[in-house]
Amino acid sequence: MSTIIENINKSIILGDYKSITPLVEQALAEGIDASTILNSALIPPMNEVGGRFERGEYFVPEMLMAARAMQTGLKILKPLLVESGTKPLGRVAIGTVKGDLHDIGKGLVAIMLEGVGLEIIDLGTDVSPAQFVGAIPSDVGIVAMSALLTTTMTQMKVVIEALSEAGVRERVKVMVGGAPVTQAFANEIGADGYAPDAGAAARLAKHLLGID
Ligand code: B1M
Repeated sequence: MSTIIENINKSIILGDYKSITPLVEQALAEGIDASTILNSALIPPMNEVGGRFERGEYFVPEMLMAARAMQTGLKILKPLLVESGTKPLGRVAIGTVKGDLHDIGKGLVAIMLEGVGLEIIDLGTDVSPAQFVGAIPSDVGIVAMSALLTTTMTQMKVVIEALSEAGVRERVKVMVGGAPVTQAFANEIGADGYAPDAGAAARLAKHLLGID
């Protein structure tokens, strides 16, 4: 691993968000491309942070600082990851389900979907079933839900039921993802697709819209 990637890793683990901007800019100046920085320097340290939290070495404030550091880096990379000037191929309403405040993975998925030419309506975090249903009239082709907690992933089924009750289930495709979500869970709740990561989510969205 190059020194600069290692330094970004360390800064995220330590939640040292102030050092991130110069480090990411240095990595870009060294010729490391944005997706390599994302996949080797920004995402892996969050797993280490999660491990420290599980072992009781980190608490919520440390996790928040790490998340802030990662998001600082993402902000710089976003314009480089998203192709500019492409005509939207479809529209996606994305959100983290009710009761869930984790938005880093959801944000990454949104960036990758934008990167393949889709227009994003980002509903944010803690999104209620009514809010997902309310987005459908804006010509949405896909409802994309993220959940990071085993206690909130069950909300995905509630949203699918709400779409059916509102009579719009047939008009949209539903895709789901997030660390505790699996293909088996997606099948069980009647989602149209599941993706394990942001890159796979972009491929899946195109497939669901028939533009792959
Ligand atoms: Co939270 N948290 N957290 N947390 N947190 C986890 C998820 C946890 C696994 C940590 C642990 O115990 N090891 C654990 C969940 C346990 C469980 O349910 N099984 C946990 C817990 C318990 C909690 C609290 C309950 C802690 C507390 O208060 N006691 C609390 C809940 C708050 C709430 O949501 N109501 C909480 C709070 C927080 C913070 C606010 C401090 C912070 C979030 C800040 C933010 O998002 N703005 C936080 C963080 C940072 C984490 C960890 C450390 C990192 C999550 C992350 O951003 N990962 C996490 C541990 C871990 O994951 N290792 C943890 C990086 C991100 C890029 O990955 O989100 O998985 P991920 O997204 C991936 C894929 O999953 C996929 O693509 C993404 C990119 O490849 N994907 C999709 C995601 N959504 C998708 C949607 C798709 C397709 C793919 O289609 C639509």
